[in-house]
Amino acid sequence: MKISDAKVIVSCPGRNFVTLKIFTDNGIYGLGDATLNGMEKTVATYLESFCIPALIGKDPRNTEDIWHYFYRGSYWKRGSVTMAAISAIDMALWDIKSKVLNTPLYNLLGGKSREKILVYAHANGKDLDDTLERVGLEKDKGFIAIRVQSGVPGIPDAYGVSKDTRFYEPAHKGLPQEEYWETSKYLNFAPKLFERVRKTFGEDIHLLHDVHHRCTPIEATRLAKELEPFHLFWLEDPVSGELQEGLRLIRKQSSTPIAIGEVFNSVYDYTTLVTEQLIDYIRMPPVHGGGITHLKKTADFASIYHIQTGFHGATDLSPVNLAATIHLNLAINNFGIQEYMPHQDRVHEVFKINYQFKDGYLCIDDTPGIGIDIDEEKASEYPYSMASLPVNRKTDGTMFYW
Ligand code: CS2
Ligand code: MG
Repeated sequence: MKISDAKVIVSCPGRNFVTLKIFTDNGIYGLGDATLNGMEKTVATYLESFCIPALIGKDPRNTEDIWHYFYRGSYWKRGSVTMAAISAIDMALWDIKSKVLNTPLYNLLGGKSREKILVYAHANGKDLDDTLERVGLEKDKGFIAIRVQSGVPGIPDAYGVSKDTRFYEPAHKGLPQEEYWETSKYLNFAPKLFERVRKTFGEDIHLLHDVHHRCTPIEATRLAKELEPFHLFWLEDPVSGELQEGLRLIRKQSSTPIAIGEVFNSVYDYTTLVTEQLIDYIRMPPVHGGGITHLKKTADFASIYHIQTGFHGATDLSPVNLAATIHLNLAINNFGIQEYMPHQDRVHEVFKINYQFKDGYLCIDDTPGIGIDIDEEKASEYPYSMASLPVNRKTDGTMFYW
């Protein structure tokens, strides 16, 4: 069996998605997600200019060797762009392999450890009252875990909180929008927000919160300690992912669980965090973390240290990634929770999905492979449209961290 061809499909049904389609000489094809928010064309170019020509003629069932050909075999390793391309290749090859064996992907990853996976929704409000209303709306839809983000009094833009639409999209058309941020105002507000959410909705709902790397270690420690009474499921990205040692300070002083790693792309980003048990959940998704091959190894590595998974699943990752993530989540023992926001309806005109949300959980059917298909004609009706994630400045103008 040989890879006969491959192509990259870039489509924008509301937002840009990059999909790799790998064809084989026996007529079976596989799909992989290569979407990297704001850098879609860059990944597509790497795939088209190097990866696809290098793939042709290889046996698609050799997922391990092909992964190492593109990773270990390359002089220039890691990086978000390269790893998104490798991830898409790997996902598509696992799709092919499980289609060849006529079985859903989870069966090749250890079979089912559970029948359904716990997911968390997003409640993003302009201010405290709006946020409370949105938590209520998500709860009414059946979610039992909700991530709570709110506009902060005195800060003009809160990341990911839209002023005019109800769907979630942190990227804006064109070049990056400049947003302004004041950590002291946020630190004063966040505990008040969670106090109100707990008072209104009680203890029976899991609450999550994302700091988006905006704190220094000492600020994050204050936040983690002050949020303790509200028993968060997790506090995400409290400090920059680059500053791993910073997690030691938070860990020593607070019992608030920590999730980190949506911007990571290799197990080597995790070695300090995992071996020192500085975090509780890993966030790197298949689309950015080397596909199924590498993420399974990373999850198994975390499992040895009693660390669970909570993979990134924002709507800027395509349904192909979400479905692949569900298969992995079903199979591994140390599954924790999965991020889930439904895509806009237009996305489902392009991608035909096989997963379903019910009563706080996601299930997937038994279609062989990953189970997602793409309507290429529909995809071509939504051409690429440039969009970028914002940049942040402190209110005095200083360029600020992500
Ligand atoms: C967020 C995302 O889902 C999350 O936890 O941090 O909104 C993330 O910022 C975007 O997916 C970036 O593209
Ligand atoms: Mg996040």
